[in-house]
Amino acid sequence: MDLDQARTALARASRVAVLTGAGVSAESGIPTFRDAQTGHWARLRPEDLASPAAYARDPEMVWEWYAGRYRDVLAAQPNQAHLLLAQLERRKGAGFFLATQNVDGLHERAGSGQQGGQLAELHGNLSRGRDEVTGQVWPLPRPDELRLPPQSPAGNRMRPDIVWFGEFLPPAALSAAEQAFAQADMALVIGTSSAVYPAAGLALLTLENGGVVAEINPEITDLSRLAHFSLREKAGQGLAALLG
Ligand code: BV8
Repeated sequence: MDLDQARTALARASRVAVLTGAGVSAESGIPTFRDAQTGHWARLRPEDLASPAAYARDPEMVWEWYAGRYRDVLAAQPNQAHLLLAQLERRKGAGFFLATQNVDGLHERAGSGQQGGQLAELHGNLSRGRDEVTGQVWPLPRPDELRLPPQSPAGNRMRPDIVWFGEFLPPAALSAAEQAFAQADMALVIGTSSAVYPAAGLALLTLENGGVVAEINPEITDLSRLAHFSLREKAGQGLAALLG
């Protein structure tokens, strides 16, 4: 499949499912998950921070990392890729489903999930905390008012409302995403290494049900050889080419 055929398939698709990863936010200045982290986290691997064991071992350090990322994402702006996905949702309406692995909230700030389609945050959100006793989720104070570790209104310590490695994804969001990808005429997989499951398995559901899968990524990924079309482009430029 070439670019023109992919553009035609997208224009004709009534049900479109999109999966995004950190690469979509790269052009907003947010480091991808596996890039060398800037600043003093360069010596630690993200996978060693984003886990229940890391949090149990050193909650202060884990909270420092998340609070720093929370501050950075609030200072960032949605980029062309986020805005083009909101535009695609306006075109497709209820037939549009965006599942993101990102925890930066930029899709929502670009209007996704508010244009007639659905937005599912598969791995949580940096702007929320979760009461460690009750499990209740609360918006965090703004970074300049945030005291670590944050306390819930019930007076219990909160953890980041983030899905860590070894933890289950929110069941409702995951099953809605699985259904959307299984029923999609076309799936777009943008800015993700497609290395982390179950999110990385979503596009396979589209393939299994005869849908078209297109990928946008400057690098080859594990999905590239399975996709009908893989565009070696950055997210913004790739979406601009596909949406035409
Ligand atoms: C689960 C939140 C059931 C945290 C994240 C052993 C024990 C336990 C589990 C496992 C195990 N072995 C395997 C597993 C399953 C595991 C997994 O898949 N591991 C991988 C590493 C093999 N998955 C889990 O643990 C999941 N839970 O399975 O529960 C279970 C329960 C118990 C026991 C077993 C199973 C939970 C996974 C969620 C983890 N949380 N994020 C945080 O953010 O702090 S994952 C994190 O990495 C991201 O959210 C994302 O999902 C994932 C991948 O990152 P990407 O978004 O793809 O970013 P990455 O840097 O990798 O790639 C960026 C891409 O962008 C690149 O391809 C690059 O080329 C491209 N790019 C760069 N610039 C641009 C661009 N693209 C476009 N434009 C650009 N400008």
